[in-house]
Amino acid sequence: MSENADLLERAKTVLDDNDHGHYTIPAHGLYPHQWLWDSCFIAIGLRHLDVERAKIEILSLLRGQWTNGMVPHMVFSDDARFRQDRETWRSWVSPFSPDDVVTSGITQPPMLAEAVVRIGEKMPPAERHSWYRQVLPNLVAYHEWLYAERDPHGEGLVLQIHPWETGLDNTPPWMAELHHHLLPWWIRGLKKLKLDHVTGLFRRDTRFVPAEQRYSNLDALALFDAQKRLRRKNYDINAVLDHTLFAIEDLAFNSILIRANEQLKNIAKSIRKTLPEGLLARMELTTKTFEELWDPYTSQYYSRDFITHRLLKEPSIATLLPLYAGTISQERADVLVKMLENEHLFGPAYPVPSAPLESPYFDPLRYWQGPTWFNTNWLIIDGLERYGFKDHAAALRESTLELAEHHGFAEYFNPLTGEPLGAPNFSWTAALAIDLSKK
Ligand code: 2M8
Repeated sequence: MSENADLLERAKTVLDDNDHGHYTIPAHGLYPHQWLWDSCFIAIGLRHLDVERAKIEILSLLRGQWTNGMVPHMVFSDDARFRQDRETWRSWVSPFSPDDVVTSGITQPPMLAEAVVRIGEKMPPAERHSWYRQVLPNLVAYHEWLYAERDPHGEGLVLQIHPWETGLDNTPPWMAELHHHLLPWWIRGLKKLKLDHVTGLFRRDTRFVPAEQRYSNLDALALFDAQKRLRRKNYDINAVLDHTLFAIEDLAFNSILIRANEQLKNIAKSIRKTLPEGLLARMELTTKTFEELWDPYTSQYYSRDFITHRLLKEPSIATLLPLYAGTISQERADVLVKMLENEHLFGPAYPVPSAPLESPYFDPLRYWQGPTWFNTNWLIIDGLERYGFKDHAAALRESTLELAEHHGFAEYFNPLTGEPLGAPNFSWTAALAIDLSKK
């Protein structure tokens, strides 16, 4: 068997082992439910093996869509063992949540339109059109919800109310905000008294993954506290925004939204449907306002505070994602590619690290503060290709695949050594290894 065929076979085994009937769990043990952007990346890989299963992955995610249009970041397994997880979120407190499944009450980066198009690419035209017709209403409702609820001032960018919505849970800009401005008094107290280890006893994640590869106890506590505050407001955005802890227009999320808007337009166009005027206008404004995230002093994009519009000047993997958005100028794309090449920033032996090497937050082991992830590499490769950086894209594709060949389908990898980290046999790593090896 050739090396490539062997890799594909092993990746397929991971996806089969994580198959939960109509969706794929990210990994056994740590992640027994369905997650939004995981399912999208998984479907992008599955389409090469089984188009039908890829479609079902997306449709099963849409079972969780709320009547207001939100696609939640998690759809829970109904297994009796996970009652506590469902209780934590209690989506039933919102009048908009679906009746037959329990979900979370927040969303995740809108990768859906991209996944729908990628699956469509694998179908003959008639089948593709009927697939697009089937999901277009859900996608339109989702994007309309994003604008209605998350861009309440009609300024163009959508805001996120919890770090989990970015998918980059403990990413430096959000954690910097948390520690400088947002830590609740009682967590501040625990921090001062160095009592945070006590909370570690209640964590489920560190039973599966070494503690130094996950977020700190204090960060975990703060994220769960923030989640509980949302639940107490019944996930009602007006009530949430009245006293919100987090309200950030996240760079990664908005980069992905811009691309999703493009893909949604492509879907509509190919079945000769017109998108609502209002939605098209909001999409256009997003592309325009996105440029306000550029900081001329440090020559890069940042997330910003929703209320004050203050840029959160802490670089992270999001710094490179405007490449994926695809609407920034070639000149600015060139600047980002220079950062990607720089070995003190985003260019270590096993790129792309989730925080630049010279960041005070950089830790090669800790989750979204340093390790290399397959999904963000996939987004960057896609952007590099569209901006004409074919060699950079090919090199990154190769180094990413090498990680899987030598170290398996880990959740994330040490960017300095390639060491596998986090959950083993992780679905999106396997799925995207398949997709990356198909070009
Ligand atoms: C991680 O997030 C979850 C919470 O949603 C967690 O920390 O338990 C993130 O890596 C996120 O991007 C991912 O979708 C999720 C499942 O793989 O895990």
